Amino acid sequence: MMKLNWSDVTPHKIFLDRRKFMAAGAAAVALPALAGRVQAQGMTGRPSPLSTDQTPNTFEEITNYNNFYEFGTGKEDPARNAAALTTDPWSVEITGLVDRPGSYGVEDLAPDNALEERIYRLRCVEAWSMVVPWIGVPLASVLAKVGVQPSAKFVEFETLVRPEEMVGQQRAILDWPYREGLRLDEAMNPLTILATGLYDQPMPNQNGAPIRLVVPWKYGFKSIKSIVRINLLEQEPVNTWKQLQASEYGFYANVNPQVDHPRWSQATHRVIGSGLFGGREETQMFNGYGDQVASLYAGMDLSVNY
Ligand SMILES: Nc1nc2c(c(=O)[nH]1)N[C@H]1C(S)=C(S)[C@@H](COP(=O)(O)O)O[C@H]1N2
Ligand SMILES: [Mo]
Repeated sequence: MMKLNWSDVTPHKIFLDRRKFMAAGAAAVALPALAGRVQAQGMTGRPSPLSTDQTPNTFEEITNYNNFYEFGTGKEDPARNAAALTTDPWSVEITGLVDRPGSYGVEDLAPDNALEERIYRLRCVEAWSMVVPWIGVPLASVLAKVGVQPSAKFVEFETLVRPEEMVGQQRAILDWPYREGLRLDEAMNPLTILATGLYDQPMPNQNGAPIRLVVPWKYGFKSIKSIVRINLLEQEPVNTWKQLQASEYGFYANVNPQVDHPRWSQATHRVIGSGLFGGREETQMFNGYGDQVASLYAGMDLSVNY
């Protein structure tokens, strides 16, 4: 059993410990820290009217308080361990109900001249939040490139499996690969992006290099990192957290202050970077993006489809 300190005791983690998922895991082997981090090159993205005018969190905060279980379950584990991941070369397999399936490079999907800046609120299901200045492209532009067939209704995403570089994958903490999914109309919404950078820099490894999803009106776990596969399909795919505990984590995972998590309230959240004791604020429906997305859920019971 690993030794825990208070900062390790996140809500997801408490669930995992309770289920004793780690009991049968192989002993964690410490990877030698890799030197030779690629020198960050500047990136720029056109400003977007979809950005919030709120002040972003600092680069320090955004890159040192992360959830990325492939690198460990502690908030500081990704910053400590993610430098080991090789992100170049990288390719994304696009499969299923598309006209042009195949293996695409990051540069094919998110060319420099198409990059936009999107400053978005991020609301984790664990009831904390940040504001992040992402750089990326609309997922809709990628889907247009590959040609979505009329029978496609959902998009499925998968993260890389590479336990020799992703130290958290040396144990069955989750059922790897990490998987997520969106309904096609959610995927096509202009707010939904594939991000390849933040703060005018290539995506830091701990934030999901080289390419990750960002869906700002949904709980953070939908925004899957380090994507290697995008699959278009007819049936609703099963996402990792729903598969693990469907009574707590759904497919939709829309931010909703009126639908509590079974083990905690979702009415308010802690604002990262605002001090240890202050900085709670009220959670907004759809994380404040209701004007753009509420119509996607017209007529649906959001306490059933959580
Ligand atoms: N592959 C993968 N993607 C992931 C996760 C993860 O553990 N593995 N954690 C999710 C959760 S719970 C959150 S809150 C966000 C955090 O993104 P950030 O670290 O860039 O803030 O990433 C999401 N994407
Ligand atoms: Mo999260």
